[in-house]
Amino acid sequence: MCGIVGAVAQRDVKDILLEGLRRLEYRGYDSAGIAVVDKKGELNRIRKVGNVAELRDACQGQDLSGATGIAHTRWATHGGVTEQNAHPHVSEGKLVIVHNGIIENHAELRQLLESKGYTFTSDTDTEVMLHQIHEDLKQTGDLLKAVQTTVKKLHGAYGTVVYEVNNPERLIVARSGSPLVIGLGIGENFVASDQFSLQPVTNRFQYLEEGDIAELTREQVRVFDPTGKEVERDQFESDISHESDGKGEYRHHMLKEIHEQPTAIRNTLQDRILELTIVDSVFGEDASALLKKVEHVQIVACGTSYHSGLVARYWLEQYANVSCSVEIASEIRYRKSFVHKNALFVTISQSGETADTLAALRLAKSQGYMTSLAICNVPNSSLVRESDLCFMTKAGAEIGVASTKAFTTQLVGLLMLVAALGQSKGIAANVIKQITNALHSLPSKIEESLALSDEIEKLAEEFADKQHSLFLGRGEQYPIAMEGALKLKEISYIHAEAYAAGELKHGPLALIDADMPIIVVAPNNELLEKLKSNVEEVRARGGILYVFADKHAQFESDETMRVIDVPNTDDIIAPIVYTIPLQLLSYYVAIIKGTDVDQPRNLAKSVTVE
Ligand code: F1P
Repeated sequence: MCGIVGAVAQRDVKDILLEGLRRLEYRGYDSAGIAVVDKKGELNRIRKVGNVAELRDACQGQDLSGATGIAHTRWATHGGVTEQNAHPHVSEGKLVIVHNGIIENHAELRQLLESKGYTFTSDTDTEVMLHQIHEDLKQTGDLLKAVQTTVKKLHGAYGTVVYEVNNPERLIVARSGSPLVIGLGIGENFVASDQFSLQPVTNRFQYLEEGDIAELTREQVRVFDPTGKEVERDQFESDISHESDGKGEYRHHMLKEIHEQPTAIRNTLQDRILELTIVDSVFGEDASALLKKVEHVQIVACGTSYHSGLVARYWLEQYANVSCSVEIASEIRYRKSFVHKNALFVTISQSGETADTLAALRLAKSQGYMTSLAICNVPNSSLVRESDLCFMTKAGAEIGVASTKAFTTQLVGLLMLVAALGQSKGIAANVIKQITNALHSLPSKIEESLALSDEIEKLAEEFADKQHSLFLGRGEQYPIAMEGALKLKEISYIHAEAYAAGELKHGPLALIDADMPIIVVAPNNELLEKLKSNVEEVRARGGILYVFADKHAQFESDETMRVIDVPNTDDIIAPIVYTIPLQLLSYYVAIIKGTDVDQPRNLAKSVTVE
């Protein structure tokens, strides 16, 4: 979603801002803009509908020199995708702003501001916030005080950076519900939506907490809490190399990330499993004592991360003998839900900034859960900082909007949670051994699955003219079918639905015809015979099947059924292994359809608004 970069320096900041925006592209956006104040005090602003490269082209030959500036990628919420609605916005030539989030009471504030003579040039809630700050600046005479006054009048979420054209050596930054990180330099300071954006200029960072307002000058950063008291926020050094954002030999980030899975999983496992046990501290220092008391696990997440939670429910109940419920964050946060005794509240998120998941965690804290655990890929993200325990997935930066390596490493983390809970509850040592052995074998099994690439690339041609598709699975492969369907719709725009295979005759059988490919996930497990009956039900009605199966499952290819041999694995890790061919299928179908694989239309990587 929207991305922010800001800089106050002694050197020209245009290229830093444009590169920062480029590195935020993965979040998803529809327009971009930049505003810099030059040495003469003139404000130069350029905005463009389209991508950052188009903004960069538009900046060519323009005088955008200047040591203070802000830039933005916008993902439209209020107001269409137009240049007028793109950020930065300017109030009467004096104040400049960029903003992420949604101001819910924008309509009433807009009316008041219009009655005071402010003219609006866009349909955005951001411009409302800007004029309100301007109004409060007139009353208070100081931009920091003005922002402190304005935020008290706002309902909603914001990460924002604002500065005065006639005093450009000071950026005021405010955060509530939308992430912002400060990048600390020598004689220069920066702010951005995430640290990845600033990695070319600094590796020292400071996260703002909810409600913080900060003042950035070249020489210092001062942070104030919501009461206006000056506070210290922790600084840390990042060890992530800024080179890690390239596509290397791959055509898309998504394909690179699919192929990175064996390494990502090795990194996730490293030093965390011994031969027969899970290292106690992987979930945090106090984890083992807390896990011993857990009687129920409540998992909450969105999108792909939600699917990993659904798999974990099967695992937790089967292998750790712990009851588990899984819910979409945007649902649980708006209903009265039951809190089990000694319940562990688990959030799963690649970004750690998903607004609904974060809100659900904050709600859970007031509801009497015993403790909270975040399974997350981004260190220092809001979810990690606000949870009692955490498990970092160590997948490395994931740039493609459609999540791949983050998902499989989440599953690894969840399987380790199953083993850790099982261990603390004294379940049979051979089950723990089965899990740890299976995890050890996982990277090489994934490598074997990746070898199916060429076969799947050819198969994808058969999907090019299809409008709809159905994914079937049973047991813990049902959520994998759901994830396969989600991948296909996200990046190829083919309508895809997933069903538990046993549900077919309760409705979806009516859809079956030769134009509706049916993708079946069929490992050689105890549900195989049941699944085979479901496959026959489809065949009898003229459906064309694509069966991803263990070769021992004895499916035969013929004119109505294509069988793709997936490596034979231990049942426990089969959901992770079967994910790979489905990722490849959606990727190659998207290539044939010519869609924007890494940034599919209308989607955002980090969903920081609800
Ligand atoms: C959840 C999610 C992703 C999806 C897309 C939009 O994000 O649904 O699974 O791929 O990027 O957001 P997160 O909470 O896992 O960061």
